[in-house]
This record gives sequence, C-alpha cells and structure tokens, in this order.
Amino acid sequence: MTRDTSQNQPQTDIDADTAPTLLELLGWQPFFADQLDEGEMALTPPARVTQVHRNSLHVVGETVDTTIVYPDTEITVGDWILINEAQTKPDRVLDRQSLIKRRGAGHDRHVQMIAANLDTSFIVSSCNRDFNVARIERYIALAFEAGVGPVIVLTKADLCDDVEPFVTAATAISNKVPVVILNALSDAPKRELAQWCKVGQTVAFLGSSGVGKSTLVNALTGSNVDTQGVREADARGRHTTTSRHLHITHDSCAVLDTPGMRELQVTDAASGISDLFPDLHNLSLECKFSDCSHQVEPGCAILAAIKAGVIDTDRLARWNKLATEEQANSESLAQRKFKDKKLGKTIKSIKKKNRK
Ligand SMILES: Nc1nc2c(ncn2[C@@H]2O[C@H](COP(=O)(O)OP(=O)(O)OP(=O)(O)O)[C@@H](O)[C@H]2O)c(=O)[nH]1
Ligand SMILES: [Mg+2]
Repeated sequence: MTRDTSQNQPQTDIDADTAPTLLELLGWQPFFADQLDEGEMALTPPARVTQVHRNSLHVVGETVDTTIVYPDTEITVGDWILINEAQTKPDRVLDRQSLIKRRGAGHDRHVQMIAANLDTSFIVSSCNRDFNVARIERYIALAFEAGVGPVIVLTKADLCDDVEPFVTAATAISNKVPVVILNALSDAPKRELAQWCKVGQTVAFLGSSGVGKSTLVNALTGSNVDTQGVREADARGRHTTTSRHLHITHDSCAVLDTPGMRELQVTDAASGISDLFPDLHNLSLECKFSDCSHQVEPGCAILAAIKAGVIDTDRLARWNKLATEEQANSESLAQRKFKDKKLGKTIKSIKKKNRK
C-alpha cells in the first residue's frame, strides 16, 4: 500500500525497449557521461565503487569487477571512477550528483560520507517499537540536503494489528515524502517500490538495525544477503549487515544495503532541515531578532504561533533540536577546517624558513 501525496517521482532516460547495458544497470546516467571527453571512455572505462574497505575499493564496470588496494577516504560507495589502464588505482573521481553524509562518531566531528550518487533513499522503519518520528526526520533532512528523494518504507505490516497510527504519523512528517507500508518478506517490495527502481536509478535502504533493509535488498535483487531475527524484548536488530554494499540487479536499479546506524548526527544540512520544516523555518524568518532562540525574546513569531495554538509543540521541539545540533556541528566543522588550514600554512612557512 502506498500513500503518495508528493511529487517525488524519479526521471530516467533509459530506453525501455532495449536490454539494459551493465553500465545502465550500475546506475550510469547522462550526468556522468557528460563529464568524459571523447575517447576517454575507451581509454579509461568508468567503474562504480560498490564497496569501500579500510584499504581497498571494490569496483565494477563493463570490463572490470575487481578489488583495488587504495586507501582513500575521499571516495565512497556509489562513486563513479575512471581507473588507470593497469587497473591499480583511480585516475579520476567523477563529479557527484548527490552525496549523503553525517557527522561521524567521536569527538573530532569529522564528516562521514554515507553514499554518493543516490536517486532515492528508502528510509526504513518497522511498525513496532522501532518507529520513531524524530529519527525518520533526521534521515529525511539528510536526503533533502543531498537532493536525494526520500521515501518512508514501513515494514512488518504483517506483524502489526493496526498499522494506521504508524501510517498517520509517517504521512504527517512531510507532504514531499511518500509512505509505503509492506511486508518485506512477501512479493510486495518489487511491486510497491517499482516506480523508484527503474533501470539507471540507484536506491539505498537506510534505517536502524533489524528493520528489514537486507530483507528488502533480497526482495529487489534476488540476492541472498544475510538477515537475522530481532530481539524479542525491544524489537532491536543485531547489526547483521556490517558494511555498505551496492548490489546490481539484472533488470532494475542498483541497490545499496547499509548497516543500521546507531547515531545519526546532522551536519552541513541547514537547507535539508528547512525543506523538512518549511512552515517553522518561514515563521522564524519573521522573528524580530535574527538569532532568536524562540524561548523568551520579544517579537518572536514562533512564540506568537504557539500562543495562537497553530503549531504542534512536539514537532517544534524536534525542529529546534535538529536545527541547534546542525548549527553546532557545522560551526565546529568550519572551525576545524580553519584550524587545519592555519596549521597547513604554519607548516609551509616553517619548511620555507628551513630551506633558506
Ligand atoms: N514478518 C516480517 N519479518 C520481517 C520483515 N522485514 C524484515 N523481517 C525480519 O526481520 C529481521 C531483520 O531483518 P533484516 O533484513 O536482517 O534487517 P536489517 O535492517 O538488514 O538489519 P541490520 O543488517 O542489522 O541493519 C529478519 O528476521 C527478517 O526476516 C517484514 O516485513 N515482516
Ligand atoms: Mg542488514
């Protein structure tokens, strides 16, 4: 069952009458082809990064399906690269159409790239205790920021007596995000997700552990990726999938399976958050002070709206939390970049002095 009030429909230029090429099945699109000079395609054929390991990348192209030893933190799963003739290293990473990223774990607040060149991110949640609007909103904000179309997929409908409260809450999140409710173990996924899974498209399953991401990957691709039952007590998964893996199908889109993410801190995502909460964002622009905290200030449009009873205070609290966190993470990221730059300059000037 799909509830779709949005305009979130993928476009594809692939000719449906001819059998797709491997490049098309890998998600090759005119956006990438336009970056290659004449002849370049034959000399260094493009390949897609399907897995990233600590010191190596697995890449697949029309003439290659190999692991290359290459420790590069600037390349992520989903990237398109041109490999050198010896097939030992990437010559060039093609410009990305999209990049989903989050603040990495740890204190240094680095940015962790989750995936590049996605068209659709399926945000998966189960119709049980896993369901959490604030967490779903985080995924949506990151997708909006990256220009990737989000779709909420509610799994385990078959195990739930009444799906309606989950559907109502999910549909209320944003009128730009369709909601699909299904049993991932049935034949529904292929049918219900078909409109986003055309040849040439790349889709990803994101969400907590145990919600059925790998089950959905298996349903779409016919693969046999490991899945595992969740804990009875709290419906939590066991972190069965441990790394991101882009799977290629023989007749539809490229499908990315991801591990359940324990923490999803947003960074560099101000416009994604505004897209998710456009009403609150626009109201805040009417506040008297541009740095209004919407707590006590006079002339605060948000406080006035609360008084008038026209905004949902829970939703307001979630927006406030997300926007504050985003600002703090982005500021510290900018400071770190500034410090790195300053340190780089100092090292350069010391080296210069020593050469004299
Ligand atoms: N009945 C039912 N079981 C489901 C559904 N979706 C997933 N499951 C089961 O839930 C368990 C967890 O599914 P997985 O696909 O491993 O979950 P995951 O999101 O990949 O979990 P991680 O790899 O740990 O992140 C498995 O036992 C699946 O068979 C569903 O819609 N209905
Ligand atoms: Mg999994």
